Amino acid sequence: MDTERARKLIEQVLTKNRFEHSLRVADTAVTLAKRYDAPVEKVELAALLHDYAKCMTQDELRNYIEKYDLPPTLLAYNSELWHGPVGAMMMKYRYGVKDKDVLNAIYYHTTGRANMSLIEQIIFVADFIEPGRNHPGVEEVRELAEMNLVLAIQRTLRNSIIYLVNKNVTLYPDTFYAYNNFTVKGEFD
Ligand code: DGI
Ligand code: FE
Ligand code: FE
Repeated sequence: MDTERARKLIEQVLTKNRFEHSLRVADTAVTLAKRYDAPVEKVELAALLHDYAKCMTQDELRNYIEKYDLPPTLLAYNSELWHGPVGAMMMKYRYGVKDKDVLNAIYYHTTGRANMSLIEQIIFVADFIEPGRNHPGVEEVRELAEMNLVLAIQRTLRNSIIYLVNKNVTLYPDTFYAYNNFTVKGEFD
């Protein structure tokens, strides 16, 4: 899988808005990759593919969770959390993507997790700050992302947790682990 093929692939399965979001995430992620010395090609590929499964129906996603032996506990949480893990499995088993960082970046892009690799971190933040986003706190995270990736991730997680708690929805445990991990990391910066 190369970036050219990835672009064509997502154009086929995503809505126009979601396709354009993915292109903006890719641009944002490439800028961050250059800033933080990450492998640009891998980052661009992960960014293009991160929402590959976003436009599947809940039934389709549920079937893939079973087919690919993904954690059944996912099904007990909001269906918004399913497209990352399913997208990663599709890339691994149907499209032959082998790179662990690329697969993990797709898998964990919605929830984050403790000890994210540099590529995972870049995709996680780029998804939150791409220029089409205008949620509360995004401007601060855009500025932080230019200077300190760990702090940018901590703020992204903090903002997301506050937003979700205010909506009275459940929070996936990986998000808490990520928050604790990046909050401790940030204390030493
Ligand atoms: O796919 P995107 O819209 O680009 O962004 P995303 O994959 O980061 O997030 C999709 C949605 O998932 C977003 O509206 C917030 C929601 N979400 C993220 N973490 C949690 C969550 N929803 C619940 N209920 N619980 C979570 O832990
Ligand atoms: Fe997503
Ligand atoms: Fe996204």
